[in-house]
Amino acid sequence: MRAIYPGSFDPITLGHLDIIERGSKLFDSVVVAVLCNPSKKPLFPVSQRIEQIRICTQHIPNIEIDSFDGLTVEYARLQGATALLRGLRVLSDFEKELQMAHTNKTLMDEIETVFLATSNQYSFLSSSVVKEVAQFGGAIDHLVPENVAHNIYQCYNKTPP
Ligand code: COD
Repeated sequence: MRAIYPGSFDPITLGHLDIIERGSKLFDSVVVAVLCNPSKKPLFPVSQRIEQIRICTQHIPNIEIDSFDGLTVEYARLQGATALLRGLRVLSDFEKELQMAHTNKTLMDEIETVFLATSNQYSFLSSSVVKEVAQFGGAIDHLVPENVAHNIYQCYNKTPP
């Protein structure tokens, strides 16, 4: 069974990586798919986000990394995937994710959304939190892969604390 793990990944965090590692044990293959969203102003361009993900997932044999635009379910169909992998942290995620899952189900009934609960130590972690901490010179090496921390500090012109 093939799954898509879609997201913004701006940038990938250890929370995302944990979902990718656990998801890769459940599915034959997982495509980590970065959304190209022209209406959002990301910190990193899509090409750099893909490279960041590539570097920190080298130990996972059955994943692919790609970008997409348009509807996620349409992309999943083109990829021959039958599942969308998503992570759940707190209650507010649940509301947003459930709405998305129902919408996607109405768009393409044959594609199921599979949720993995966050690992305890990453339940507070988001890309936005990481960016905020780094912007003010705080430590982020326990929140993102090493290569990503390096990119973020560089982007904000900060040296690691
Ligand atoms: N622990 C566990 N899971 C986590 C963590 C963590 N610490 N951090 C993030 N996650 C999960 C999120 O809950 C999410 O499931 C996934 O990882 C990706 O997160 P993000 O924030 O990088 O990406 P999102 O949620 O912004 O991605 C949204 C999509 C790109 C999937 C969505 O906007 C989309 O499908 N857009 C395409 C248009 C479309 O098809 N629309 C119809 C559906 S409504």
